[in-house]
Amino acid sequence: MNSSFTRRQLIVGGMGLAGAGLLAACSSTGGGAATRAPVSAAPTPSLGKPSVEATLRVGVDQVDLGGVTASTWLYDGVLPGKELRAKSGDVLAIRVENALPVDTSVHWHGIRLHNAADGVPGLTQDPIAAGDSFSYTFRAPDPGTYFFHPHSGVQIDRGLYAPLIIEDPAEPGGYDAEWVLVLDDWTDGVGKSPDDILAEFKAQNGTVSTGMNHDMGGMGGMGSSPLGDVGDIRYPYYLINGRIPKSPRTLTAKPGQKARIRIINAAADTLFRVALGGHVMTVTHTDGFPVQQAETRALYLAQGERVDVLVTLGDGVFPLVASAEGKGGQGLALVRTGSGAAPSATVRPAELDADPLLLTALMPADAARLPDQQPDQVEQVTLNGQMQPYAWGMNGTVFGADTPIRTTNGARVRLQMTNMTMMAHPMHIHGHTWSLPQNGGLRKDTVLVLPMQTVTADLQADNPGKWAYHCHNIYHAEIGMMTSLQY
Ligand SMILES: [Cu+2]
Repeated sequence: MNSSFTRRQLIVGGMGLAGAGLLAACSSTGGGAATRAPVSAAPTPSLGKPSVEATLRVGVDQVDLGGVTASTWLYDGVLPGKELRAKSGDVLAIRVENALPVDTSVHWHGIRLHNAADGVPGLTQDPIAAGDSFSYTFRAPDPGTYFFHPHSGVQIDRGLYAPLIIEDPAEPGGYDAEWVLVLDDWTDGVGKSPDDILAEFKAQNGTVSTGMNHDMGGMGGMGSSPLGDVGDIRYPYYLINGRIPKSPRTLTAKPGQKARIRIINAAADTLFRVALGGHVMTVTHTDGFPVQQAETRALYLAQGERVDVLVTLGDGVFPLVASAEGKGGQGLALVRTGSGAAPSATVRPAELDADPLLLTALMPADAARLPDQQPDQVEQVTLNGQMQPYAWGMNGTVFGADTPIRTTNGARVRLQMTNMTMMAHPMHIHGHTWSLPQNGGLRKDTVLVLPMQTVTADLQADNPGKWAYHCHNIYHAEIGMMTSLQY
């Protein structure tokens, strides 16, 4: 029943963290930043009348994962939370009612919004206390596939996430169906709670617990990944749109139709390898922004990343598989255009092993490029840490003890991220979308930095505020792998 930590060699590089002493500096746990000083939020610009208004109730609830019931925390009692949808340029006004027993917050992942609505307790707002409410009002300037989740403790590893789709009024369309798929790794209410896992990581001193994945029939052991280490936790289940593989969601269309599939990785600790059996996918967007279209039969999707693909559908029933990279186990959805028996929960389409695409290998569509500009400022950023003792940080320290990166409005800022660890880290910037010069200016807000790799990411400082910059493995971020960009 339990989640388990994976066995892993202790790797301590020269830039590794000292561990326990530094961890003590990291104050935010569980419900959030109770020990922090009150935040003076940035001013809210006048935005005019909202086009989209909604209330989001954050509560303790039960969810049916498809024959398995879990007690967990949900948005409006459903998993994933209800999709929010607007057009680019729209103003959204979302009232959040916190019915949890602890603080929460909502971060609108990938949206280039004004700072006061970014939803990071301790940085942009005070936490939303149990029983309180808070209203987020912001403009969503860029079309694309986004999502929202708490920025409080490890709450994203419960059921608190939902799609946020910003439509493009100039969208050429050219597809018959549009599907949104949210991938997740699941333990809450069926295995250890995320807070227990975090506590175990903090106390970890070399002991490793064991467990099993239900969908692998208890066969232990972790597969290896060509990407290196990509996750610390083996989960009881992996979900697509809130369902375990034995009871998958079915997406229906007609043979020969074109489907646009928006895929969001909302997992806390799992990088997925995604394929649709019997199909080639044409990648059209990543992290909201258009790319030079690329065909692939499989792709990697790290925590916090999004991808949009087009597929021309065959005739029959096909497995859409999100395989938990390096872990064993998978999420499953079915695409049905005709008759035929559904594949088994453990089906593994051959496409999964067909040279999966890293989204950081894409090139941008011309319209997505930032204007050419040399950097005004170059910042070296190191990613540090290891499993034992469990410690993750940036620039040799942890969030709370960190020195924010400072710049000025109007500057082009270059971040050179060097991963000094043996694990891949999906690094995420708030309030901006990076331009990756080594890929012709590919736009992304979440970039997977492989072990011992350096990735250069530029941004245009045109949205002043205090912006979180962190690993989107939520356990890494919560232990301290986070800093901020401030101007
Ligand atoms: Cu990380």
